[in-house]
Amino acid sequence: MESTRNKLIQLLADNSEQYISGQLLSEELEISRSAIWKHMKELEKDGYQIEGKSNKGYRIISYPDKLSENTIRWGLDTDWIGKSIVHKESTTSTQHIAHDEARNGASHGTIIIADEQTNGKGRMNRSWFSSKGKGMWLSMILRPRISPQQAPQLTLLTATVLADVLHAYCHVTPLIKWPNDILLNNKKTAGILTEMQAEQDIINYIVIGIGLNVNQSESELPEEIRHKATSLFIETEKEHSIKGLIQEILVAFEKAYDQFIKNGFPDVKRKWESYGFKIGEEITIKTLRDHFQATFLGIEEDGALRIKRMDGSTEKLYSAEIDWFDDNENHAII
Ligand code: BT5
Repeated sequence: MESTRNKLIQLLADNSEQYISGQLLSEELEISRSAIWKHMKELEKDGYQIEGKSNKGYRIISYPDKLSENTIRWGLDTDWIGKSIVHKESTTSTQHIAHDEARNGASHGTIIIADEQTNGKGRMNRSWFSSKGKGMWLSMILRPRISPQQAPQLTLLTATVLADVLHAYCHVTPLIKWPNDILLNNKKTAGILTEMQAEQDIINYIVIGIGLNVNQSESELPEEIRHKATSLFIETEKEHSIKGLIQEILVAFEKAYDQFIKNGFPDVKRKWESYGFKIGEEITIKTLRDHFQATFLGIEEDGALRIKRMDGSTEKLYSAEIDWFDDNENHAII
């Protein structure tokens, strides 16, 4: 049943410029014309707008905003990303599914998307709140031919893509808090989790997970993160289409990724630094041995933090705790 319905949507989508006759649909799907008519009524109940004309047939006019493989694919103008989409209404974590799919050979550019995650993952075993229908909970499977050492560059690239899309599409002013949090008004609206399966010099696959808070009101954010988290709805006082955001992000990601593969990291680094939170400002850094003030200069090719000590010497940092907000609370462990 489900696959007949998907085929029907696909046929309508492929012919959206013209009408497709009931006769042709019934031949293609090998079901009766009255069964076609019943399917159309079901689609309309789900929010698809379908025009039926007695002598011409059917034509799809618009898709519902709710997420499904079909609605995401409809109007997605990409060459390789999102050609294969797995959508779940509810799942533990899209990262789990992505790893399973990747191990089973899923292609470069496969997308996993969920309306809700019951066990969303942050970095280092932290959790990510992913309430139903309120945000974009997405994982992408990539099979880049770059060295495993370059993988952090893809996380930084993803952050710049998110910042670009939020700026252009939602008219907000995002900043990227090193390495990968997207802030609006100093509060986190998106996070990125990159996981990799690699051998010594070869990446088998990378899964990039993006969590983006879209339509939560303040009271819909869990109390424990309310003081440091936000959503596009809170910042713009407008609801945004999650489907639309997914499509914008996929299109922008594909473009940025292709450019990165062609031209390397310098453009990404420049863009990242143009969004970098506290670049050029003083931050408090704690390492295992040390506790000091330094100026945040930018990022290195390998994703490390570049800082200038008070004595003028510059340094690369991989492992430290940073007091970004000078409140001793919002520490990012590198
Ligand atoms: C991240 O980790 O920011 C990476 C988040 C990645 C989530 C996506 S959703 C799709 C895919 N599937 C998954 O299971 N995960 C990925 P990290 O930098 O460790 O930040 C985690 C911290 O952010 C938590 O400890 C909370 O303090 C805070 N946090 C949790 N949920 C949040 C939310 N919805 N909005 C803002 N902050 C949140």
